[in-house]
Amino acid sequence: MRFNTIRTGPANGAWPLRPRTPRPVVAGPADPVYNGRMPLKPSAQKVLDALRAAGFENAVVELPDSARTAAEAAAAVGCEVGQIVKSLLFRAEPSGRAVLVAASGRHRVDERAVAAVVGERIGRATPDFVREQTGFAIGGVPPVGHAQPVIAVVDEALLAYERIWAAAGHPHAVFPLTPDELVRMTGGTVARVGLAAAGA
Ligand code: 5CA
Repeated sequence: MRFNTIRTGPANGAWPLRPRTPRPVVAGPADPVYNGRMPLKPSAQKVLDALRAAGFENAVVELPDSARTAAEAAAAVGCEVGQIVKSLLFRAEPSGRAVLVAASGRHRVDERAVAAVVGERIGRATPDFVREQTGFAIGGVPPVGHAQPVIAVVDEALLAYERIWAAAGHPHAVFPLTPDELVRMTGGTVARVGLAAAGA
């Protein structure tokens, strides 16, 4: 892993102190080294706050490299692309409800399978709809902490991994979690909604 800055908590008096030698450590729950050292970007802090408010202790990690796409995120944290959670927004029709599909990075979403779970037709969200419903911009949409309640569907392929990584509000911010935590924090329905992505 190539983290040169790991920021896992709110600003405190210690800022801008940072570990002198970046260590290849994935900050975990209540990590004694990295928690509280550096201020997170506001959008990542919003995700950290949402996690804490929901009772989750996951760390939020800010990466030096962009993790705007699943491939970039996998390269940045040093995991398989399938371990990256893509948080994709759809719009159910005719209700207009927002549907979040938490898909494995190795999959594209089978929209018919999602429609069957939701019980309505679904269409891809526009960037404006994504921003309005989640409060985040494409590339950093997290699976939690949204502006509006969303219906969630979790790609069952994610359950095969011990640890997965999701976006944390910003293209440079991610957080590690278990599949079980993803299901609990989204209240999502686990379903087979993935099709092999081109090249995956
Ligand atoms: N930070 C990374 C890894 S966690 C991330 O957010 N990946 S993602 O897959 O969840 O978000 C990028 C996704 O946004 C793309 O896969 C694509 O499905 C969607 N997207 C990109 N551009 C648009 C667009 N113009 N309109 C709607 N959706 C888009």
